[in-house]
Amino acid sequence: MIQKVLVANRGEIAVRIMRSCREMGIKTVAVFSEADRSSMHVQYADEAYFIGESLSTDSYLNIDKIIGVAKQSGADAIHPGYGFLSEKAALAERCEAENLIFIGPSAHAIATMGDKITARKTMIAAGVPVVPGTSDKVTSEKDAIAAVKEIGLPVMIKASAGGGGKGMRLVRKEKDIVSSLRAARSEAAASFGDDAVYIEKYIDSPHHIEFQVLADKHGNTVHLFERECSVQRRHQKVVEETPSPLMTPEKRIEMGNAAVSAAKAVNYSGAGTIEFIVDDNLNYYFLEMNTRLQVEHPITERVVGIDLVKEQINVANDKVLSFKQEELSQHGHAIECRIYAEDAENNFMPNPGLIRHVTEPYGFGIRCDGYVYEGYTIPIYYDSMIAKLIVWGDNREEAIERMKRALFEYKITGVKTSIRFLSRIMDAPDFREGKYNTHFIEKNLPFLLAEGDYDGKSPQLYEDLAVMVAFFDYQSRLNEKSSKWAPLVKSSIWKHIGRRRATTEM
Ligand code: MV4
Repeated sequence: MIQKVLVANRGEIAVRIMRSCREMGIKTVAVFSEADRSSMHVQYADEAYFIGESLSTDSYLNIDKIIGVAKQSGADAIHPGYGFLSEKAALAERCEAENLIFIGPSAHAIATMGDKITARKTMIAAGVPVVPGTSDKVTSEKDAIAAVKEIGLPVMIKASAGGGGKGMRLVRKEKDIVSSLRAARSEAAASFGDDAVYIEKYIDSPHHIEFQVLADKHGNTVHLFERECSVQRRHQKVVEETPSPLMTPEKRIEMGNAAVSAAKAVNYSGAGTIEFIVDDNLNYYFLEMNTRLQVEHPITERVVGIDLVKEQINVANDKVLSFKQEELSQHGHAIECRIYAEDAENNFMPNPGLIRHVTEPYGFGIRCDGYVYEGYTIPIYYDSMIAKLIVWGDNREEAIERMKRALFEYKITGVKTSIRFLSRIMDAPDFREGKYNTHFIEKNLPFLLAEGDYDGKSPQLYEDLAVMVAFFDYQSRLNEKSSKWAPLVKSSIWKHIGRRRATTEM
C-alpha cells in the first residue's frame, strides 16, 4: 500500500493531488524549481525538495532528478499530474525499473495512444469510430494526392507524434496539398523529432466532447460520462461543462460504450480521457486519448460524486473498482472556468507578476482549485492558469447563474486575469442557449470583449485594503524590539493609496 507520494508537478494540480493524499493518510513529497521556492505546493507538502533551475527542462521534466528525490525521500509512488511528464512513457518505464509505483497507466498504453497513427489503427480494430482518413503515414506527394482524392477535400494533415492541436495543417484546395504536406512534415520533424503525418477528412465546426474513463488492473472499465469542452481558444480550453448540452441519453450510452472499448483496447488502467469530435448531427469520431488526469476532471467529480485522484491511487494499489457502470449516474450540472493570468484585451497575453490581493468565492455549490495567494509572484516560466472555478447547480441555468455570482465575488488584483472575460462568456446568448461549437470564442469575440454588467470597479477597494494591511503589518514589525527591519520611508498609507490610484488603471 502506498504511504508516501511524490507529486511531480506544481501549481493547482500539485495541491489538488496532495489534498486527496492527506485525506487518505498518505504522506506527500513536493519537488520544486528555483521559481517555485515560495509556491503553494511546496508549503502544502510534508516534505519538499529543490530539483533545479526554473526552466522546466531543468526541473519538472528531468526524470533522473525526480527519481532521485523519490529514492532519497522514501516515496513509494509518483503522481505526475497533467502536462510535464504525465504522458511520457519513459517515466512509467523508469518507475517500474526502480520499483516505484507510477500513478497512471502502463508505458504501453501511454506509447500506443501517444502515437496517433497507432492509436487510430488500434481504435479501428476495436470498432471505435475514427475520422475517415489514411490508416498509415503518408510520405510521398503521390500518396498524399491519392489519399485526398479518396477522402475528399477539405482535409487535415496531422503529425502522428502531435496532439492537442500541434503540427496540424488544414487543406481546402487541391493545389495546396503538396506544400502543406511538406510544411506539416518539416514542422513535425522539428517539434517532435518524428516527421510521420497522416491525413483525415476535415470536420467543420465540430464539438469537442470527451469521456472520462476509469479502469482497474483486474479488467473492470467504466466511463464517468462526458465533458463538453468546445469553449476553447487556440487549443486551450477556457470553459468546460457536464452534461454536454448537445448530448442525448441514447448517444451518451453509445459514446460511453465506445470510450470503454477504446480504453480496453490498450488494456488501460487508472483515469483516462477519450476525446471525440462531434458534428451537429451527433456523428462522433475518436480524436485522441489523454492518458492522464485532466485539468477539467473536477466537473466530472462533482456531477458523478467520485474523487478521481483517490480512485487513481486505489487502482495503483491494485484495488478492484468499488462501483459498477450501472451504479454511476450524473447528478445536476457542473461548469468549470479556467482563471488565467492574462490580458484578454491585449490578445490574451500572459500577465505574470505580483498578486496583491485575492478574494476567492465561497458558498453553496462552489469549488475553487487554485494555488496563488497575496504576495505571491506568478512566475513567467509556466502555464498562466492560476485557478479553476468549478460550480455545481441543480440544472444548467442554475449552474450558469451560480458561476456568474462566483465570478462577481472573485477578486484578484496585481495581475490581469480572465475573470471578466469568463463572466461575458456566461452572458453570451450562444452559451446561454447551449448552442456552441469549437468556433464559439472567435465567433463571439466582440461580445466577449465588450463591457458588461460585471462589476470591475470594486477590486480597487480590495487592493486598498490589501495595501493597508501590508502597511500596518510593516509598522507593527518595526515596533518589535527584535526587528531587523529599518524604516525605508516615513510616509502615510493614504498617500500610497492616492498615488497608486492616480497611476493604476483598473
Ligand atoms: C480535427 C478537426 C477537424 N477535423 N480533425 C484540434 C486539436 C487536436 N486534438 C485535433 N483538433 C482538431 N482536429 C479533423 N479531422 C478540428 C480540430 C479542432 C479542434 C478539436 C477539438 C477542440 C478544439 C478544436 C479547435 C480547432 C480545431
